[in-house]
Amino acid sequence: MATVKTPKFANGKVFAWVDKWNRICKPEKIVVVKGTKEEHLAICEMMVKKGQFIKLDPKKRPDCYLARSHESDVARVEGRTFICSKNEIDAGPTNHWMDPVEMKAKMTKAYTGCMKGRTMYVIPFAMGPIGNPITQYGIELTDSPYVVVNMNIMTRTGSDVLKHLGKDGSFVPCIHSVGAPLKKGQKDVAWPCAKRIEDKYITQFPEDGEIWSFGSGYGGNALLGKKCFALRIASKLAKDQGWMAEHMLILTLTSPEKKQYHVTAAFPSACGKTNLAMMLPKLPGWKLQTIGDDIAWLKPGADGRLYAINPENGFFGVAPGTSNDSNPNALKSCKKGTIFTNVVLTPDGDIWWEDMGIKAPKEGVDWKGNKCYVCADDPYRMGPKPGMTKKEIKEMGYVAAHKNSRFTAPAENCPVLDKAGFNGLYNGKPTGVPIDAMLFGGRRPSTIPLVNEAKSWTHGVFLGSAAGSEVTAAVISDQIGQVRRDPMAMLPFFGYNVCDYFQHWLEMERTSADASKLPRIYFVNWFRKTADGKFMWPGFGDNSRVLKWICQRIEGKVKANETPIGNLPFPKDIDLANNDDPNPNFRVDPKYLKDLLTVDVEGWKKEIATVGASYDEYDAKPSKDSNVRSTTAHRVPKALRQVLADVSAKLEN
Ligand code: GTP
Ligand code: SPV
Ligand code: MN
Repeated sequence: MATVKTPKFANGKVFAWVDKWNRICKPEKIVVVKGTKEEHLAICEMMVKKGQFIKLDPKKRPDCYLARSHESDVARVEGRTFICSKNEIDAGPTNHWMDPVEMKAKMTKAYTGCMKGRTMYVIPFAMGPIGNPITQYGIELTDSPYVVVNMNIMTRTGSDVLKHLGKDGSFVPCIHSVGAPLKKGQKDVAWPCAKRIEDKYITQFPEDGEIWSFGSGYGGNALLGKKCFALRIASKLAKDQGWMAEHMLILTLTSPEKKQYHVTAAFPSACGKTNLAMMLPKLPGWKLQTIGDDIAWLKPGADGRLYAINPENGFFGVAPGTSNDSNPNALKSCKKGTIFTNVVLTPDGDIWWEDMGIKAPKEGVDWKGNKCYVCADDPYRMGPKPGMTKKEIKEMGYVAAHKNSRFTAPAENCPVLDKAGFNGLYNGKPTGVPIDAMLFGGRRPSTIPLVNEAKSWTHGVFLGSAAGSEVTAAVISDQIGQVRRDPMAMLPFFGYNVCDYFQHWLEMERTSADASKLPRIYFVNWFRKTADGKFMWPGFGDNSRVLKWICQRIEGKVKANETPIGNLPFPKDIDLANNDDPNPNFRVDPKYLKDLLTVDVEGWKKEIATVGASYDEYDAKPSKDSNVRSTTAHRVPKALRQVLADVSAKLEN
């Protein structure tokens, strides 16, 4: 079969690369994405015609669509994610590795003819505001129109990017295929993908700065600007160039005295970044604005401070649990121009999910495309058959919206967007915003206090390296709910050896122009539970109480309880103003404050042992699947081992 003609590009590198993949993938047609609204909506309408999108009611949800994915394709696939560095040890103990030459040969075979009967879209995109000195550029080739319209929301796409690249600008080449070629006359399915998990590949070549993805059309597997580029490839670039690419939200907080603070927070997937990033503070007089909800790129400034931009352009947010009570700003962000994936369709052309705080419709269509019905004894639940009870539905493990169902919403819809910060500006200059505090966290039902302040940068790096969290539905895994170590919330996203990553964090202090100006580091936990499984802390808007304490610490206005694990607030210093929500779930119960702010010594001894075991696991191990230990470097830095030993000794006293 003859290949179609490769379109012309002013940039020779772009042309050569598109031409190469045109010959391998053999698409029926090639479309270069311009990035206009008309083009975006035309692709959505084309997908409606093909049965791949459902158009939602244009009055209730203008320009909004619903997609349902294949059952094999509902989240990231960590088991099929590879870091293909030349040397295995450069991938490190947290990553699957394969020799890059071997992987390229294997995947090229899979890509051969993989776009037959399909259109290849060329998506030029920017990670960050076009022209900002921190911004990087990429081009994604994909045979998935779903990916095109999601990339249009999540990144800045289109002709402006090509223009910016000019005749010889560089870009990160990202090749993506759903891996489902069509024979002549074969009808397409609603969600094409490679159905067997073992046929999916999410591959990064950090040394070449290339991304090759095959077989999945979902989220971070397929929207290659996000985890593959902005974290895995960028983290390696950042290490080589002295900056940081982190799984962090960025927010702007303004105190009643009108002082501004910029805060980042790294929590693992589905552990509360989007929620904190657009939270409505309960504390009177405090204002919070969003810059980003998932990824931060941070560069050291000449003044020693770290300056951050959000490389993304939209939110790929977890739907279930997003309600007017928990995150009204996220719901408002989804009002128009949003793509919903794997949520419930209501009879009036709207969407619904569990814990949306809205009564379920009498009947609807669940994420698998089957009918679902309001629960007999709980108007906020749905079941697969009419008249089922809450207990029956729970026992079946049934949910009508998939636990990792998501909304893809434009950031510009967010009512509390910090527009300047989002555009990479601070005091009118394109530097990004200076960060005052960095938070780490995770879902920890026990042991970890509500908030813990690091005593130094190194101690903060230790706290980040020691992070752990219950595994959530954001990844396809048989360990959901179990606590796993997730250093800096980056476990699935390191583009290189985790030991070198720890060292890089330490280097940020050593190489800083003024280390005293680095952000303070805190470890938070909104997820402590009582013995009978109730949250001890209301979370969400009440988290502003913790942010206030952090600001007061930065200002030196409040003393802390200096403990072996770090500096904790005295319970009296957590401001409980406005603690009168009619719903007790959204009220701080002062009786838990002491527990939340006391060191559980026995729990911490176990914690320290587990962290030590994770360090031992990381030491000199070439990759996740190898069992031989290398004799070369790539060990957990001595400075972190030292903190571990110090904390351990203090706990014994
Ligand atoms: P990714 O997009 O996967 O990186 O996730 P994320 O870190 O942005 O998580 P998100 O904010 O979407 O929250 C995921 C889930 O955690 C939702 O169901 C939220 O309702 C819940 N959640 C968020 N913040 C809190 C909190 O402070 N307390 C409690 N109890 N739950 C929370
Ligand atoms: C995450 O899992 O951390 C996400 C969703 O933000 S995804 O884009 O699929 O990685
Ligand atoms: Mn994330």
